[in-house]
Amino acid sequence: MTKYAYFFGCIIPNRYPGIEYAVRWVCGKEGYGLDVKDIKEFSCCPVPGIFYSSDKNTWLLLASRNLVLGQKERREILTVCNGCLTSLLKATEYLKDPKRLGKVNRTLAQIGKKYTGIPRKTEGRRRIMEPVKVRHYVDVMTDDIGLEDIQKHTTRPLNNIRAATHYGCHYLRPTENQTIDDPNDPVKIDKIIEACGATSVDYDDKLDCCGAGGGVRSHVVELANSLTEDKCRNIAAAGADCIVTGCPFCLLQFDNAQKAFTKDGIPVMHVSQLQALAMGIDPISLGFDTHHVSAHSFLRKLRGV
Ligand code: 9S8
Ligand code: 9S8
Ligand code: COM
Repeated sequence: MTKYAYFFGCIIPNRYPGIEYAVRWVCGKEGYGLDVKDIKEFSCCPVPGIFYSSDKNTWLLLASRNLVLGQKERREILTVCNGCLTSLLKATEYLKDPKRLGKVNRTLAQIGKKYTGIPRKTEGRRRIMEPVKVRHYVDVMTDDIGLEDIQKHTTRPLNNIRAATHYGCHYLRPTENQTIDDPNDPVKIDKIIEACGATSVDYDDKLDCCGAGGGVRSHVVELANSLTEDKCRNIAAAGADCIVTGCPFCLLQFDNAQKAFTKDGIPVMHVSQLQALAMGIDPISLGFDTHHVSAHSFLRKLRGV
């Protein structure tokens, strides 16, 4: 059985603890019983839009330190955020270059660490090293657990719920060489939504950015919010009860930005929260009261009142 290490990043533990609870619940004994371990020393991935774009050496060094921690445990790193996926996956590609690897390892040596990758198989006397595997929660759900099992675990089908999927840029194009879904026609989150019994609604410009990524939210918040407003208009036109994403940063943007242009807003949740609901969790555990946009209308509809 595959062994994983939770990588929650910064936004989930600090801003949306309900997502952390949902992920632990779905992956844990109430759900799929995966072998997942916490690695306390993990730091910020670091966030690609800021570090990768402005200081590649620092970005690669910090990402490599995280990869070494996964390497030591011989575990796949289970990210729950698009940005964390991109950052760590891209770092494994950069480390294939011996020059960059050498430079990183000279600095890591100062804290007694070395990135080598994980030995997978042997060819004669030669050990073949493979990069540390970096996964996205959504990909683990569809490809390791499988939609059939997700359907089997759906004890409380969300039959009357219409959900709008937001994939997010770093889900669609994590690196130049690797993707986890079809970047032009992604399906995995929609399929999870359907396996939970809900309807995934289509809407215009579904694959557009939420507006926040790449430092836009921190630098030109009005621009970020206007992009979010465009998306929300299309999502509302499709008659969705909620927005579902696999990225806590996109979630933060949808949840926060809606205050700027609407009174009520469309509730937004992480795909793990939707799954937990379909698996019968008490919604009170999901921390919706910490979200800016109230989930009341959604939860009332779910209860059929
Ligand atoms: S860690 Fe620090 S800021 Fe963040 S959540 Fe996702 S990207 Fe990685
Ligand atoms: S935040 Fe998450 S993945 Fe990104 S860059 Fe464009 S979309 Fe929202
Ligand atoms: C988005 C991360 S998930 S970043 O802002 O592009 O780094």
